[in-house]
Amino acid sequence: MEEQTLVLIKPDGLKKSLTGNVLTRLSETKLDIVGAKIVKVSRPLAEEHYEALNKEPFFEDLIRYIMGEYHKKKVMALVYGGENAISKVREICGKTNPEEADAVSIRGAYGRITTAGVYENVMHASANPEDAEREIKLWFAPGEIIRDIYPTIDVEETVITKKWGEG
Ligand code: IDP
Ligand code: MG
Repeated sequence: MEEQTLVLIKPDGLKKSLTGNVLTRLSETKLDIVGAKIVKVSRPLAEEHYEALNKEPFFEDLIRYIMGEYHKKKVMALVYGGENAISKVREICGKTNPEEADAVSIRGAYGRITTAGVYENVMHASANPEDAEREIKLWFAPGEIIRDIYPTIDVEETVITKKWGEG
């Protein structure tokens, strides 16, 4: 089945210069990168992304972690598309708990649990088609993805857009 999935290289991955390693591992899937950008994660974006976990005791630490308060304040966001994209990426990503993740998975190889109990597991990968759609729509605007993956609408609005200036 043709699918799309959201990948985030989390702040610990960027801090540890693991971007190249993660992208190389993901290229084993032969999936297509259809969107990519660096994002400074706001609290509302973090809280909406992890909305399903907002009753968990580790929620506040998780929000701070994804906002980069323990590492660098940036995340690399990518959309991968192709046959069974969700399970292919989850497989290479490995289990949520880096101590339980297969040693050759990305999380198993590079993740850790901090003494404060935060799972620093290097990357996010959508878990199922519903999560993938919700997450891709949250992190990307239609024009930032080079394939028409979900229906769009045209909305006329007046906006102030930042352009490169002089000097
Ligand atoms: P997933 O990232 O493998 O889909 P989720 O259960 O959706 O796992 O959790 C989202 C993120 O929350 C995890 O990647 C991890 O960073 C963090 N997390 C999940 N469970 C725990 C926990 O028990 N302790 C600390 N952090 C956790
Ligand atoms: Mg999840």
